[in-house]
Amino acid sequence: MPKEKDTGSSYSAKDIFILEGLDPVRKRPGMYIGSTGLEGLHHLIWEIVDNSIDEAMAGYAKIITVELLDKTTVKVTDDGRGIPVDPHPQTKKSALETIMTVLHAGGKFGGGGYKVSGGLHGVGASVVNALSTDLHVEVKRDGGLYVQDYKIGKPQGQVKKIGKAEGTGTSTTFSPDPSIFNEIDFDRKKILERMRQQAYLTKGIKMIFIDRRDETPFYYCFNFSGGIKTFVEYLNEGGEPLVQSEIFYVNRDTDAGGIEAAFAYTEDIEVKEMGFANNIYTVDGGMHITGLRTALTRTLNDYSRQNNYIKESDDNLTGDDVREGFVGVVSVKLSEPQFEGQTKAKLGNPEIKSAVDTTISSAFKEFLEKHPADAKKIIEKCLLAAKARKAAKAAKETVLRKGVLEGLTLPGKLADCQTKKMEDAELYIVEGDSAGGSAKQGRDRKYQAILPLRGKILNVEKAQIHKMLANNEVRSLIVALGTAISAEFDITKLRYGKIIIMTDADVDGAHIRILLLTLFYRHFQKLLDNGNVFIAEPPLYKVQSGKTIRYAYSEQEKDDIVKLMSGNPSLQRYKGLGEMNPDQLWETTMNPETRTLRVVNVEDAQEADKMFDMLMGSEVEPRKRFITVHAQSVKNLDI
Ligand code: 0RA
Repeated sequence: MPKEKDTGSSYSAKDIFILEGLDPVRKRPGMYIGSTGLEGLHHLIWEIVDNSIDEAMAGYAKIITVELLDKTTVKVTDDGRGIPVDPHPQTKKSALETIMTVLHAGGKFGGGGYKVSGGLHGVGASVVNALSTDLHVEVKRDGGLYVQDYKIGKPQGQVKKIGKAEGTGTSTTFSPDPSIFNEIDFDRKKILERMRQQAYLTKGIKMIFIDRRDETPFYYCFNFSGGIKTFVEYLNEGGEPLVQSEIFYVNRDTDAGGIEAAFAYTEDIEVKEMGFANNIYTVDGGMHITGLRTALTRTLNDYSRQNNYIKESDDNLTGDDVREGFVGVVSVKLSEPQFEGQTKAKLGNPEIKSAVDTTISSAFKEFLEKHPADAKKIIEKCLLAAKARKAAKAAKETVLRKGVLEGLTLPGKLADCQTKKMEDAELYIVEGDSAGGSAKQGRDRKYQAILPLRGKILNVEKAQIHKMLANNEVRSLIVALGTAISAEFDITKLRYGKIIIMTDADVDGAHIRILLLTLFYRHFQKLLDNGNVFIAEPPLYKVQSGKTIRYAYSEQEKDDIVKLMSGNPSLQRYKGLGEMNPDQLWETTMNPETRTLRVVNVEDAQEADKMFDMLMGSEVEPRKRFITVHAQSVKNLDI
């Protein structure tokens, strides 16, 4: 439990540990307060205020006042228990003097003191003392008023009881040493901002600021009963309205520490997300922020699926989708915070990650179920973000496509035809180099162009066009067609009236044909509608008797021819296009007088597209089945 209150009896002067004297602080002030510039100067105020905040977090102090008495003097007052003034067993000096003069002395060190504090940030009042020309401390405790004065960290006498006092509390008045700091110029805005933050983070606390540097004093009071819920409202002040009617809030003690979070979604797309560990703003995030993000993504996805906002086949919302318009604060309290990174502004405690995740997940789930109308609005907003993300990605891909194809000249392996008349021109897409060679020699170069496709163009993802375009073979084909693709598609630029797919009658050939049909179906449907795409049908057999040669395009035809030819004709089964010599290829497959072309319609291509899923998809069973079935019809299996 992080917010344990220590009882008066268990905590006494003996709990204060003594580490070292104050000389090192004046030698290397940067080590203790970061810098000797304005940041460091203000750090002195935070040191003192943080101690009072600790007293407030422990449940005692209710009001903390920061006063700029003049241009060089600050006074910080709280109404906590008052720093103990009884003698310390080790130093025989008062606890108050020990805290003020010994480095790293404070209730935060050792066993019995505070369970929660700012850690490094709480290097202590002694550092402030060491870096101040004058420091005056007053303690109201046990009905008495005790005081002590210091100059550059050195006591100017004992702790003295100078009178009676009502109530309890501590006040510290100090003047930073001008020989240490580059300039002494307190920044009202900076102080107010920090005090405001602290006021949100410590529920029920009142933070008062008084600037007496001008003739008329300036007062400001922060008192937020709503705690970090009010912080969320403030973060969104002047911004877009909230999407939901109520701000989400949770506050729980866990084994890893205290967890408090508040957030809401706004119409904005900007993300405002702040993490605090022991009231210290963690600019660089850390484990608590990671836990929050995980919880958001998971909870919204789970709820969306359970309530049918996302269908089974739809993608999950991404982390970015569920963060758009998010305004929120997560504040954790740990007994041993680990601050990491260059600026010590990132929370490193791993155990807090799952604690934050679990806490927010369960509370947010409850919130969504309790406020279905808010849930609906939040999820609709996330879905819109997802849609926008996808559209942006598609637009990016279009640009990519354009870029990929731009300036590309016709592929080197394309053997183009002579005619520039699209209606007359034919493009043969041929599988493999040897078939490509035969086709180049056998063709009529006046109007027939040959594009050989080499190697495996099989592992192509149909959905991801940029991956598809990364494939050289596919790119060559698109450039050869001349129409470009997708948003850039222009049918008037088509270079060939007939696009003819000519592949072997084996499994590899089938794969390539399916891929090409899928490509046309997905990205060149216009060509299918126009009837520009064909499949060449090469013969399966050559039947020869003497000088008579006939070609058979099916088993049935072969049997018929064999019967017709008297005597004993010789039979040759073509394993691939490459086995035919150029003349045979011309005669059987390319000569418009004798060839058989099958026009591909949209339905054929659609079928191929489905087949593609089966062949390339993750499901193994249907692929096995396909290959087994086709292995029977295609005896020449070379996979
Ligand atoms: C140690 C013990 C006790 C109080 C404090 C420290 C204390 C420190 C500061 C610094 C600024 N304001 C403070 N208020 C309290 C309490 C010991 C007890 O009463 O049992």
